[in-house]
Amino acid sequence: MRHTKKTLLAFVIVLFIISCSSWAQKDYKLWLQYDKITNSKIRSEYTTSITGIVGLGNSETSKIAVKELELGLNSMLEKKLEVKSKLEGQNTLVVGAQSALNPELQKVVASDITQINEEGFVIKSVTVNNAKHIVITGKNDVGVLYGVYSFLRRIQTNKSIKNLEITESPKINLRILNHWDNLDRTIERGYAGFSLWNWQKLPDFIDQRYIDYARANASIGINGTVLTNVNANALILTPQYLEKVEALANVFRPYGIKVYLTARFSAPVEIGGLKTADPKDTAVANWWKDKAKKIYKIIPDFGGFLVKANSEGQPGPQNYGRNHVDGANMLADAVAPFGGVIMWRAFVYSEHDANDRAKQAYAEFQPYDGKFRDNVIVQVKNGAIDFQPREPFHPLFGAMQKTPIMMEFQITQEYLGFSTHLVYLPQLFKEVLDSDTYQKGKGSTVAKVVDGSLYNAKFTGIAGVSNIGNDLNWTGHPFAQANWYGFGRLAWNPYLDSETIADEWLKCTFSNDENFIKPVKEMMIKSRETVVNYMTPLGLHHIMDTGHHYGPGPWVANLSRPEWNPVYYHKADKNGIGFDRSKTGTNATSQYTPEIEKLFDNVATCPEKDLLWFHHVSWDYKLKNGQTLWNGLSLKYQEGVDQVKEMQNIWNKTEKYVDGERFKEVQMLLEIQYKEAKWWRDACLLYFQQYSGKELPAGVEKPTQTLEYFQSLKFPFAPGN
Ligand code: GCV
Repeated sequence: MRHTKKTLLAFVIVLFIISCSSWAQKDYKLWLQYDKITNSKIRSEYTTSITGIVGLGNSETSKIAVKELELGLNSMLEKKLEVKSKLEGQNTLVVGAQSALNPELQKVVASDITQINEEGFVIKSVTVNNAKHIVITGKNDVGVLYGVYSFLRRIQTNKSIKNLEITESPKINLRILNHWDNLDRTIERGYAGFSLWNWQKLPDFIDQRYIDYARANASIGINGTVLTNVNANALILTPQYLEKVEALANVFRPYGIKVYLTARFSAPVEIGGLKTADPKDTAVANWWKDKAKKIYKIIPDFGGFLVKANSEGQPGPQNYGRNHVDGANMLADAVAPFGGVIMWRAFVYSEHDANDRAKQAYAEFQPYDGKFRDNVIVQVKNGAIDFQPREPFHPLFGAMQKTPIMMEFQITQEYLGFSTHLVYLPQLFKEVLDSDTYQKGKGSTVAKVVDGSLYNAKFTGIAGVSNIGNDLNWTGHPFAQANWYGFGRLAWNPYLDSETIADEWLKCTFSNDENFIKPVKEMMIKSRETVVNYMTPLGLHHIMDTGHHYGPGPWVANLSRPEWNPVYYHKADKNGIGFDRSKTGTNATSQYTPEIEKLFDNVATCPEKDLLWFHHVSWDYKLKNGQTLWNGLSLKYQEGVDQVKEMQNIWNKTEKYVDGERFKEVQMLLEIQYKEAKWWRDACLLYFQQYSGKELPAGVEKPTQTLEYFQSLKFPFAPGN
């Protein structure tokens, strides 16, 4: 009897462990869950239309494409599909680049192929020799791989695969993740553990994570990765590290992903033994040429360098009396013979410049338009300050007609609650991409600058500062995976709708059940405005606690550089609050085209969401809803808190659609978010109240702590700092 009880207990424990580990895997598997199709009608459409796979092509990339189809389809259809290397039978899925197809198939897809670019794909239902098939093809194997992921996504989202006639190409050339990963594996502004790159074990130990990382990126079309922090360490350019980089490049190559590195401008001095890093010095230029040659010898498809120069203490050409053009062009010449690019960042501001920080990048870079080499692209953050919950678009977008400009978004949530807050960032990304610059009249959106269509750019790019670390779920918060996914999808096509992306992601990651999708999608869509409401409503910005940027710190005023202090940004006083960037203030509005300048400059037409970004207004200023500014601001903070409560209510009803582990994780994280939203509301309102001198309006909860209490909080070990 006792024996049976013991066996039963052991059995229950084993079952528990198995189910726990499969939950854990769900977190790890991202949007590539490949769950069984439960809708019988749609499932039968799939099983009749796909009876086998025909894999044409011998490259590693082709093999990966076929393997992924097998993995995905066998799992979703619960059926083992036969893989053949020759076209026969019917209702097969034929996969291969155009050149690998047989002549009949080549003929059928010939006109579709003319509509795609080098990375594009065609998915087409065809009939050859009286037999029906679905062909996934492209000009190159990587296009086929993208086509495979797109096809699998159709199945994951339960879309029909009848009469397919799809041609798709990425609209942007460089679709890149920027890892701010240090060589000691800490990550600047990383909230999901340590760096994936295990430099100590490389090059000999290839972690399965590297392969899974490449696979996840390829599935959303990302084609480049900058492995190292922009606050760069020159050691990465030494032979000892380059062989490790080579090992990673070898893993990523078949997935269509190129490796890039950050170049520390002073590297010729630090590791090259030279006395100077002056870009006009021949020995320096030669040192970089030689370095590039050595890199390309071992990594022939090396992408190039990303450079942060003369910004926040990083060395650069200005240390030698030269300018950004001198620096960028010198590096561009070094990589040009090998087809490399230089991504030169425009994130610059100086403590020696008394100008409004928001104006400095434009002032410094715009005059250089047309002066960079052909293989230089200037990388510009989405807004003129620094990845705030909301910023108006950067005035440099569209302002340099003769210079390729690439977008830099931040996927990691430095200023948006780290990986603890659920914030769906494609809403933010889209708001920027859809903004109209008016540079060539109405409709000159930022997206058109970024995809190059506005000025016929020579090449185009978009970068996302990665939110990936070695946490089991990659991104710290299960919903932060949606931000990685969404960035990739928008990099592929900046015109995609963020709601469509949320829908896809939810279906691929959790469930196709509409009872789950509808409320949770709505929760995601609203989550960005929610965080703006409880952190920085009505155009407030950069009032996070300084250094680590965790939690509110509007009172901070003691840092050496004025623009590092939140008081610099909100300028609250007895008369009101906000930064006057109109012509009565710093005149930052003049950096926009006249249409936008006029809109932002006039307090009456300035969108209320940007009000305190551009104007200092009185506490009694009347908002459009009739509220005074003080009341309106207070109510916005309260609204943000209420919205998080609503997110909790929505999530609590999803238990039956989600595995236990992820359900619980999100539930706990939302509880933290709720607590922190209240912290933000109370701390900010108590602080600003000292200046407004007004009571909190009805409907705003009374703070439970004093301002002194909030000001006393310290976080010496906040992550990512
Ligand atoms: C990598 C902000 C961040 C820094 C970051 C910098 C940049 O200032 O706080 O951590 O440095 O932006 O983008 O270079």
